[in-house]
Amino acid sequence: MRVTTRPIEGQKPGTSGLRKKTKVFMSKGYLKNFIQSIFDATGGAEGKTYVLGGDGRYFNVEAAQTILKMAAANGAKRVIVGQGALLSTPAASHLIRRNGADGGIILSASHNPGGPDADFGVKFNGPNGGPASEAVTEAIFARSGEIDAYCIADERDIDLSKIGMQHIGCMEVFIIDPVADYARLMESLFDFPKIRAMFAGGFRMRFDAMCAVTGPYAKEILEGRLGAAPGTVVHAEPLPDFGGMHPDPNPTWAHELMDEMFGADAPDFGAASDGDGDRNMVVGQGIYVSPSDSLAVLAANAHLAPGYRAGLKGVARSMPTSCAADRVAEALGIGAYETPTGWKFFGNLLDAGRATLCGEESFGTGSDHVREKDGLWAVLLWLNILAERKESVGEILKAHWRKFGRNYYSRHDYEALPVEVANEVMDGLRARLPGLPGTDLAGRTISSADDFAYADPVDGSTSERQGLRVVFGDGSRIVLRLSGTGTEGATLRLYLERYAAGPDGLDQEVQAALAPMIRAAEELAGIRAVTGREGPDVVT
Ligand code: VG1
Ligand code: CO
Repeated sequence: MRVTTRPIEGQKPGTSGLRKKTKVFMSKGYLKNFIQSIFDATGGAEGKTYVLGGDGRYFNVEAAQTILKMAAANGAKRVIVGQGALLSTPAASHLIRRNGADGGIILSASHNPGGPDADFGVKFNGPNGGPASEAVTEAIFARSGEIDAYCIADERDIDLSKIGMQHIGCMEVFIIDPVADYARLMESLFDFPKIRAMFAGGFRMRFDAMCAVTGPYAKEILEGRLGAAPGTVVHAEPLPDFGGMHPDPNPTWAHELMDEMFGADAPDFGAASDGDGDRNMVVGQGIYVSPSDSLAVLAANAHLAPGYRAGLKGVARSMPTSCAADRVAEALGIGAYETPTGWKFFGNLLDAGRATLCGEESFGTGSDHVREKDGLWAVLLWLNILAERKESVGEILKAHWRKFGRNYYSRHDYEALPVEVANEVMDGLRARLPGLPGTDLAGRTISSADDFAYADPVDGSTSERQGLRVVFGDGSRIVLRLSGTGTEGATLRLYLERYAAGPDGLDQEVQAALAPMIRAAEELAGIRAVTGREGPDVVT
């Protein structure tokens, strides 16, 4: 059935897919226009195979039913769907690759809260399993601005609870266990017997799934296959509103886990994941591992896991992520890459075999096993390393700093600002950039200052205005950019970094160690002065 429609404004995907208030997605034609724009902008759905699933948030199932009917009416051959329309983002990426699918649609607003009054999102991934490139994303947006009709089959809903094959017209709908293939992939990368032996020896862990999609994955892998004690995984059932939790695995939102890891009788290891399972936070007994440090430690130790025994080809990080991983890459004699924020920029490096590990300061780490960041993968790599080294998280982290020095790092978020105010801060600093190199601030000399532009070394595409950065002679950095995942006003992210070579000064409190950079950032950008805010809303 062909239904006439009119373009809807603002269907512009951000850092990771299109995110809007759930009610916006539920409004007439909104989802359908966007899905049809995806099909239209990627050469049509005729004869194609797609993977479909989401993080279980409110409207997940209804959206999946709509997309299935649209895929059928657009002539798709087959859609592989996670049972209950559930699939974590990394599991979806794996399924696209494993089945040679033409793409995938992931229903998630990731770490944004879910529910009728919260957020919903749609991501489109390409045949390599990764987020659509900027060019494809632009084409989808352009199409959404001229669309005049969408196609949808006038059929009954599919029974999404039933594993196996069903049909909508002649399109096959193949419902699969969302966990099985992913669990097998993890088993192929890590030394499960060794990790199992560690758990059998009394190693204790807490995994907080935050009522989001990783619950079933973590239960099956950690408690089922690795023998972690029952109850290791908490908040394990994916709920439409994430049980009121904000499934963003950072010390602020995963505070229950933090309290436990810093309390008496803390387990040996703690971890949390986000709405769609691609992020991870890692915590040791009484010690928090910053995501930038986690990437560096994983890069330095990955060879201890069977899947990475041959060594790494290179390490890539997003620009705002601390430079800790670069030091490891240098020591290993492998390539180090710096990309704009967002996983789509790692795709070419992974496909071309230039990078094996990638990471972002926003609790994202991953490797070339899929084309998305992968929360549980990072947790399992940590477990594999812990099982091999037989040291605590704290011991491993401190030894790492002694060897490589420590990149003190923090991100300060100023959320839900009026858009004009956030732009005023950005424009103010951008205007000052050319005059900064050579000047002194915070007892250091500024060595460079620019608006980060990226030239992809594989396909030569360029991406400009990816964040303002001020770099000091001693490697300290201040970075400022606007978030591209929010659904309300604008969020300013201020990233602060200071390098300490050691051996002294490796054990300072992070905010205290960064105090000179925090002051310098205020002098440069005047965030507090311009916004009138007294401080950041979230500090990670
Ligand atoms: C944020 C993070 C970025 C991450 C993106 C998607 O984007 O900073 O590093 O790739 O979220 O992650 P932004 O534009 O708000 O800073 V997820 O877990 O939402 O798919
Ligand atoms: Co996510």
